[in-house]
Amino acid sequence: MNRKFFTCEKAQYRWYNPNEIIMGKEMKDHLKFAVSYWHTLCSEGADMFGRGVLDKSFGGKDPIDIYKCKVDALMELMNILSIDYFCFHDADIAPEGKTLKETNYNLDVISDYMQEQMSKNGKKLLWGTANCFNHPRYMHGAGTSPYVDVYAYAAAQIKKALEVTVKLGGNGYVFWGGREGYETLLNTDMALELDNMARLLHMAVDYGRKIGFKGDFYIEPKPKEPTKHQYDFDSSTVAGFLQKYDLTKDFKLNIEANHATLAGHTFEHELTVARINGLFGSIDANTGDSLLGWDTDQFPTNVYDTTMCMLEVLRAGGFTNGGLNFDAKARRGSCALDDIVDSYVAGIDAFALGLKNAVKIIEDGRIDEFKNNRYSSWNTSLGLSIRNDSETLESLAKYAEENADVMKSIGSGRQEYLENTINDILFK
Ligand code: XUL
Ligand code: CO
Repeated sequence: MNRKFFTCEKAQYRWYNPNEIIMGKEMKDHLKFAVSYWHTLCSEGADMFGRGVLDKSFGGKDPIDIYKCKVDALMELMNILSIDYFCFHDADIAPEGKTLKETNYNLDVISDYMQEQMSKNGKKLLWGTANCFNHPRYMHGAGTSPYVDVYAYAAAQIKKALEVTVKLGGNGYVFWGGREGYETLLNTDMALELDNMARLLHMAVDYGRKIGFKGDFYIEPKPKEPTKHQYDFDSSTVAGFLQKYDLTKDFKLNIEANHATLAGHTFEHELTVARINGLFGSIDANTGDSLLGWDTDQFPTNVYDTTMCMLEVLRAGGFTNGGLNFDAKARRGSCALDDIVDSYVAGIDAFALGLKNAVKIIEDGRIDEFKNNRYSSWNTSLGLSIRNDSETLESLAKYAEENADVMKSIGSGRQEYLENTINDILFK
């Protein structure tokens, strides 16, 4: 291989073995890892208190050349890591022009080059999206802007991002509502903003299907940051929104671990809510820091978290159009390009081990058995009759009067036994 940017030639994994068969499927198809373009090829480590620490121009000489070099670096990295997919925002992959037309022209030039490199290297696009949150025009929102011209500009950007996604064979298109929220209700018409957002999503579906997009649209929930209150707060909120506006046929959820934490939920809670609403789609794999209250986007290495996540993914029947996108970046102090390789190896191995652990938990059977027994009264004649909608408040009141000792039917939740059982399975 022609190495230019990274020292490592081939990533060495302890747990990830792409072609190993697990439950009848190759590991790479269970996990469908993806590189995030923005963190990996664009972010230079700047934060609120300091500038970038790592040059990401990859030796490029002018704006177009720099973005072509980013494509080269992406291909090299994906080959080193043996992973097939990547995800991007429009703004990550091409320089912004002075006008919308010029920006779109730049997107055409770079996506031509990308298409060529993807087919040469056998790489695929997991999903695309439009960055409708960085530019000052979106300071009050994009699809929820009070200003109709801003809304139209966002529509134009989404149209183009969809075209590029389709051109590159993407299986998904994400909406993360970066500025779709509010700071104060004193200046916000919430009802109009939400109706308008739904209208924009319907337009995106109509146009996407018209130009041949067969994949899934996703909403990525997040409760706060950058706005104080983001409309796509969590999985439950988004499920209600999609149901209200008749969007569940085309939309699923892209669940991000760190966003779950910010909403006060566990990662597996968000995944379960998605699954039971028929909305499980894709995952942004990362983690927060238990001592910090913001979106740190760290590479995930906590194996308990990846185990619980993969257990949910298996329960949901696995990925179809979705996958595991590492929406994660190396810490600012990890300032060498080679740290990117180490970071991905850490995240990929943590998920590969999580998958193996999840399979062990299912095969062991004790957790599922406990849960089934806990709900066994729902399979008695009374339980089934309630589930068949054949009971009334009157009939249940009569039953309760005749069965005085309710306490007799209650068992222990045995949480500590179950937690210890997980350890027993994992560390055999
Ligand atoms: C921001 C975030 C985004 C989305 C795509 O917190 O997660 O990068 O994944 O716009
Ligand atoms: Co994300």
